[in-house]
Amino acid sequence: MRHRLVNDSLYLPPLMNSRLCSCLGLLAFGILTPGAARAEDGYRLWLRYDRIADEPQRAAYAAVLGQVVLATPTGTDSPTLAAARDELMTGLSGLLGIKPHITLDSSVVNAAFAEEGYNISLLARDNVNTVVITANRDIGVLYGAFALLRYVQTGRPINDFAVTEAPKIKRRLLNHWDNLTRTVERGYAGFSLWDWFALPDYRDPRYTDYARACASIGINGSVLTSVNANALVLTEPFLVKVAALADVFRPYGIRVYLTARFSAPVEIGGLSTADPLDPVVQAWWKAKVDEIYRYVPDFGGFLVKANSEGQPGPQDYHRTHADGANMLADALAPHGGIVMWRAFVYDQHVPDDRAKQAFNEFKPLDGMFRPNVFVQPKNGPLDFQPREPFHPLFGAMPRTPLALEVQITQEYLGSAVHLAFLAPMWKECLDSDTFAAGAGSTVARVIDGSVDRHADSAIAGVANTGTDRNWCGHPLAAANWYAFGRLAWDHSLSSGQIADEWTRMTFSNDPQVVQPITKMLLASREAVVNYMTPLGLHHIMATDHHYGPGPWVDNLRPDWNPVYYHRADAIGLGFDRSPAGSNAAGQYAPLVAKVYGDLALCPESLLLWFHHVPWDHQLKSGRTLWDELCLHYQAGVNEVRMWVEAWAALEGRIDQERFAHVQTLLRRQEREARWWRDACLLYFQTYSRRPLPAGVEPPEHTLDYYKGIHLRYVPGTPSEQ
Ligand code: BDP
Repeated sequence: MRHRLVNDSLYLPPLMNSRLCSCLGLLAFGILTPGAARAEDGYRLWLRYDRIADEPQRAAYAAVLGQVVLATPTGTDSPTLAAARDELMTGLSGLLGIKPHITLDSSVVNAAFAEEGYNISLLARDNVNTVVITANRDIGVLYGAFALLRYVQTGRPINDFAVTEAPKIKRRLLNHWDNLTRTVERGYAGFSLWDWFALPDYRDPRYTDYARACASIGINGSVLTSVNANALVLTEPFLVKVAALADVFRPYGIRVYLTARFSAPVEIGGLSTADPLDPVVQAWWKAKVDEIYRYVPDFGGFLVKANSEGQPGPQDYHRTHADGANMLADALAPHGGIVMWRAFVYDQHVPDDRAKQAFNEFKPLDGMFRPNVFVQPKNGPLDFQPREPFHPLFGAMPRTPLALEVQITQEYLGSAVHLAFLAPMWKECLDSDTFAAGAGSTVARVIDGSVDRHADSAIAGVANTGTDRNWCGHPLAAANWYAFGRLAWDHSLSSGQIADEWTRMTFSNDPQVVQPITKMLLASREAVVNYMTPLGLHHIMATDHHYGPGPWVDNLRPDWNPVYYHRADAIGLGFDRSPAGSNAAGQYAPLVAKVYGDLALCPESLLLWFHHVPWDHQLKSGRTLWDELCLHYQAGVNEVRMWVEAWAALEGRIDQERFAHVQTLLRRQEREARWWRDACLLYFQTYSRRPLPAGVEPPEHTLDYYKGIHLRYVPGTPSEQ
């Protein structure tokens, strides 16, 4: 129920309607907050609480936010409510220059909310404007507190505060690919945040800031260790350290999970086998899990990479993935823990198309997993490419809850050097219709459990965090951490809304800043696709580090070679996955299979993923494949060039430190976009034997020059760690 405020005129007008207001605000910027344009190192992420420069706006907020009530059914205090109070105190005093009066109450709780949901409303209590954050659990109050701050930070009109929200997906996890040595696989922002040697004694305050950042976007789980797991994390000396991290994270609603190395019973348990059907092995895991829960009573469970890329697994003992997952699930079930069993499996000795193998392996196992097992496919059937179709397992395993795994860290999208805002990529997957249970069975609805009525649901993002002062390396890469959390909470949010929020919170509400940055963010993923892998090309990156082009590479195991994926020849380009080829298209529901499998119907963005297309084949534009390919590469370069110019116009409008850092990176991105374009086109031209069309710049160097580039010590490369 909405209550009238004491003075309804205190509702702020929509700020977007008031250009004048914004301009005045801008003028006031330098006067009111002389420090606003001072250097910033990005440490505060989107949780910057600098004083609102627009004085009328600040005053209007201050008039209604002086009194805050945090309401849960019991009204009892807790570390989580203390965290909410602290955040509101810091946030509102920073933004508004007031010291809000914050109280706990149970008398105003009058509605049943979902587990982690909240309601924020404004009412007049004893004639005083009061904002009430109500929730069933204290964590809902904390989420509500962050939401309230977000509304103020982004200048949202105050009548928007009457909101009720609840997450659509229950488990919203970061997967850290962090090693116990503190190197991070595919990590581009320094070392692991977890200082294992200093733990458990020293609890770096940064752990709390990590937890705050996660909670502010609704992330409620953290897998601390890499999928290429080290069994030592399951030993007592490390469990003590894990427990210390769990203690820091707990008030912020974040549960800790670990990766379980399947061969741990042999490696750290002294057994001679890890066979999941062996009762001694089962007993070992049960005892190990009991031990973990003694250290971490709310431990979330295990993430497992098994029989994939050399990792041990149940197939080593001629058992199935279900046998392996169920054994761990049985050990975890009494404690309420879960298993996230990755579907990223493929084998060079299996003759079938790599893109088909996970489906072939897991689909027959549907219905054979314990209720506390999730099968976790990546968004696409291959491996975090700049563009892939959605994974065919989504919709194909109705009896198994599926967790979606996306990669926040940019392994195949220019690491922390290139700007690539990934919300549009994840939305593309989430919004894809699997047609599994009729139209509208989107991937989002498969994973939130609504298509197949699963009570539990999960989404995971491979983190891009590290010890760099700004957390994610590229000053704009934190947008991806933010976007992942926001989409995990509500997959119906648009990329535009997320980009807008993040930009306002991270930089400024000045439209002259918001507009160019959001424009750049929203165009960036497609630009990267264009200069790296347009029209459905994939996996043509250089060996190991995957940074830079390597379409010519043919000396690795067959299913790692770029030539395996692009199949360029004198006739054309692309992998034939139609019914005439590997028929990977046939793994989708019939309607989808028909579209993907038919050259005439297949979306051009995925053309070369599903078809081997003749160089002279005419595309929708009327141009040939070859000409279109060249123009896509050029379009990618052109786009990045525009950002370099757009960014230059921001000088003086944002702090010099982040301005200069991004400027340097964008210039490098433009140079490397040209590198990608020239290397790929020169190489493909050896097959197409056609000239570059008008509008495409001639390459700067020869193909041999590009082939001769060998980068060393690219961060995050497993073979060099
Ligand atoms: C690939 C990475 C590799 C990971 C693997 C995985 O190159 O470092 O171990 O995925 O997801 O993308 O297991």
